[in-house]
Amino acid sequence: MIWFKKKSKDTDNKEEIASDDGVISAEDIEAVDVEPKEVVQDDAADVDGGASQGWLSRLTGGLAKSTFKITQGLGDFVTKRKLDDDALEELEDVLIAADLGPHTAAALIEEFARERFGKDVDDQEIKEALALQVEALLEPVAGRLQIEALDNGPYVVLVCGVNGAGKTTTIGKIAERLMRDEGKSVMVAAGDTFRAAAVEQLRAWADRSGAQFYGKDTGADAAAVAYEAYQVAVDAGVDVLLIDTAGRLQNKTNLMDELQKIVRVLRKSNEDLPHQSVLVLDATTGQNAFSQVQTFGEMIDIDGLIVTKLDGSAKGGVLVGLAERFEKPVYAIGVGEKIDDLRAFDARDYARALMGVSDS
Ligand SMILES: Nc1nc2c(ncn2[C@@H]2O[C@H](COP(=O)(O)OP(=O)(O)O)[C@@H](O)[C@H]2O)c(=O)[nH]1
Ligand SMILES: [Mg+2]
Repeated sequence: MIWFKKKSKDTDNKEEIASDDGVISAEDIEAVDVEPKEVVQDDAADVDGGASQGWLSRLTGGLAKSTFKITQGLGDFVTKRKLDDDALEELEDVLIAADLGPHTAAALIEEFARERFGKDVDDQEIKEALALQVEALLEPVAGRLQIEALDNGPYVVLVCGVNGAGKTTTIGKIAERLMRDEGKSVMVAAGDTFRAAAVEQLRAWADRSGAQFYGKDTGADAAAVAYEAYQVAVDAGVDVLLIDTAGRLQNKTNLMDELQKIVRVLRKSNEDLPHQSVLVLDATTGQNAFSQVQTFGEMIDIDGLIVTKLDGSAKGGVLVGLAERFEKPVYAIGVGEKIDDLRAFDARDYARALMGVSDS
């Protein structure tokens, strides 16, 4: 599967955040927290399934704030220092501050101590060793949203998550990728019937990506929209149906009822539906993402995660904690607002970018 793996003409964010003297200071890092960058839209001819330097520098730039917390925290280890209990405690604090979560931080430190306790270590060694450990942790969850070709109807993906997580945007990005890179026909269904403008927002993404659209007015029954969209998609011979949903977590009972009803009603047509339920999480919510996985997991079976807003988030470590705690596959990551800003999740690239280890 080739989507997300493509050359990008993005500018190198690393350079954009470096100050004149080449040293990245806290002020520079704060300055990164601006509107997402305009990116040059590539055309299909650039898809090569291989080189990913552009996106990697974008990820590195995006994770710069998270990385900075770690590299700054390792300041005391710039000169070699004996790895004793005090040093381990400091390291653990650094990882917690970088949003890996206390449990994951403790597990990583324990493993690190097993190898190096009593030895002299410096910051570079620590970063490289931890990057390897983080990579090993992330590797099992580095998944892909695999769309199967079915002969009895579309492959159905239900997309859920709290308001503002990036569901609608992500659906637009997925639709575009599936059509452009895999030649699939896609329909999107406006199951967020709660928020005014939500239906129009999805329609706009459908127009942008060229996907077919099914929706009703605000206030319509979301389960009915999903049910009817499936029927229309079957009749139209569409390959993939992506269903958007509402995310009003302030009313958990209603949301749970609504999501469960969507699933129940879809299964009247075909008991395998939905083929995938994807939870979209906003990385900038940090540790709150844990309770979102928990809460949505209590409502419906979540098959995989998509983590958005990793461009410029200071909370990139949260993905490591999620991997350790829930072991759910991460199907993709969002690194911007544009149609092209959804990427495959690569464990090694992510771990090294987060820990500030550069390839050279
Ligand atoms: N910077 C950035 N913004 C994103 C990303 N994904 C979504 N957004 C923005 O987040 C906001 C909410 O997205 P939306 O798709 O409407 O969320 P929904 O309520 O879950 O459907 C919008 O302004 C999007 O442009 C991302 O990966 N990076
Ligand atoms: Mg939405």
